[in-house]
Amino acid sequence: MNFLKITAFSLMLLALNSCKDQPKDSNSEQIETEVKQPFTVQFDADSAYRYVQEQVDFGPRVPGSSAHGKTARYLEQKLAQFCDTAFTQYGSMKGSKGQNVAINNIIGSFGPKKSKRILLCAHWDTRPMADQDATNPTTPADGANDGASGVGVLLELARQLQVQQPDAGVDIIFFDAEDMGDSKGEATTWCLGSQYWSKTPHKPNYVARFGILLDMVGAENATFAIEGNSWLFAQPYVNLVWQTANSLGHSKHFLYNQGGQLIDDHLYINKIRGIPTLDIIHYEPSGSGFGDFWHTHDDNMSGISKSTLKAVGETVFKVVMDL
Ligand code: AHN
Ligand code: ZN
Repeated sequence: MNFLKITAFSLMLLALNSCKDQPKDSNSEQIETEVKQPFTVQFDADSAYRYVQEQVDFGPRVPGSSAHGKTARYLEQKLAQFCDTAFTQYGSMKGSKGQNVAINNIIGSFGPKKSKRILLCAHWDTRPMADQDATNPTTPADGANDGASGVGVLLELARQLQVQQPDAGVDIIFFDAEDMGDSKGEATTWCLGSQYWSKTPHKPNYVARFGILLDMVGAENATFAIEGNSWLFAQPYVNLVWQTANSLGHSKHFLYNQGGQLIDDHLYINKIRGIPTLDIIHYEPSGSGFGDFWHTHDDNMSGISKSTLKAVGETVFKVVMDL
């Protein structure tokens, strides 16, 4: 698959050429073409795994905790190192009990001025309590999968994009306070950081062609079914991502099955910002709908598989590079 395209540069030359009284330069009459080579992905799963481990090593990243603060500085430093621009968006939201929750959305961009853009995101906070755990439901889990896995994949992707220089502009957003929701309460008690950003994006009138959210992308043999709100709001991009995954041999993870319709960060990006955004999220038809690890103390490093991180990382990497 070769994509021929006329570069903006050659269009500019043509425009200049058509002006009267312009000195003739035979070179400038040639139309420059740029051939986009098929992109061969090489995603380093060991590196992604290390980024997951480093987050977990800070302790549960519960909003307000010292581990949360230290992790925010770590993520800022990583994005500043890899991306063209990086900064933290500070905000405040009301939590499920009416409390103020400080928001740290951490954002890194490649090609910040480019108009063709893709948004990649994951939540970085840890749920304050592992409330699905049978024996200890009040303390937080490590959140290796729920939180750290998506961030780990995107950090490794950022490290690679610095070298690969994608054609498209890329914004990576690590959303805060996704997981403080009340399962018996309002939908809006979840996804506080993404609600804040969707109402107040880091750039006024921010747009991207589409967005990809990663949530719980590290379990052994993880299965990603097609999540309902992704299909509703971002169907063409679900097809693109699933086809890309399958072309790379990852069909055991990316299933063409219907998943649940979920409240997750992408919902607010779709509804409030109007950017079609899909969720690659671990789904199992039995039990909670997520894996057995979900919101239990089994969500630790022993459940993280390099091969799953690689399948997801390669897929997103290729989607970005082909854009
Ligand atoms: C609900 O359970 C309402 N949404 C799932 C979003 C989530 C929680 N992802 C990770 N933790
Ligand atoms: Zn969670």
